[in-house]
Amino acid sequence: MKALVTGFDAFGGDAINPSCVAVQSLPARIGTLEVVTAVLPTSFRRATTTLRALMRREQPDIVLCVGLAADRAAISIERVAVNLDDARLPDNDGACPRDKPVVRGGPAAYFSSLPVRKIVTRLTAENIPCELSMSAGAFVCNHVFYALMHLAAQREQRLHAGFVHVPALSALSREQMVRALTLVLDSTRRMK
Ligand code: PCA
Repeated sequence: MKALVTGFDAFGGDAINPSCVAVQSLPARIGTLEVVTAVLPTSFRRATTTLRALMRREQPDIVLCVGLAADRAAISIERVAVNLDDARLPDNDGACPRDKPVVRGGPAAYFSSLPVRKIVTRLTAENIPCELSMSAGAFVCNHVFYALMHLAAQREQRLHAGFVHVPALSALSREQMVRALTLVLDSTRRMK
């Protein structure tokens, strides 16, 4: 089994993006699961084309996208992606879509196909601050999450796919983030 795990590059004037730091520190294997990592550009246009190309190349069984939510203090296990782009700041290409669908004519929302409740229980048991989240926002992260679930819905084989937001490194250490993502992947691989 293979997992594709992505982080995002820095945006909004920051020098680094903790999602990228955490993803790139993941082990290459978790049990029998092979872990392939990549960085997506924080760009509405390029992030989804990059993700699609990675999925075509890697043919993963699990896709976990990870982004930064700097205003949160815990790991957010995202439950739902909405069909809305409504940027609060320009992306890395200067694009700032408002009130636009991610996919014209697409369903209003998709649910994560990760075992979200089980994940929160497991992280909590290890004292990692985490919560189920009802919104991944309406910026590039939600855009990628929605595009990912839209792709998954069109595939014939089952794909476990979802999104996790990490907080700033001042709220949670890199080691804790890596442990959290490892537990997310381990819980998901055990679903199979
Ligand atoms: N966080 C942003 C986009 C990239 C990232 O890491 C978001 O929450 O939409």
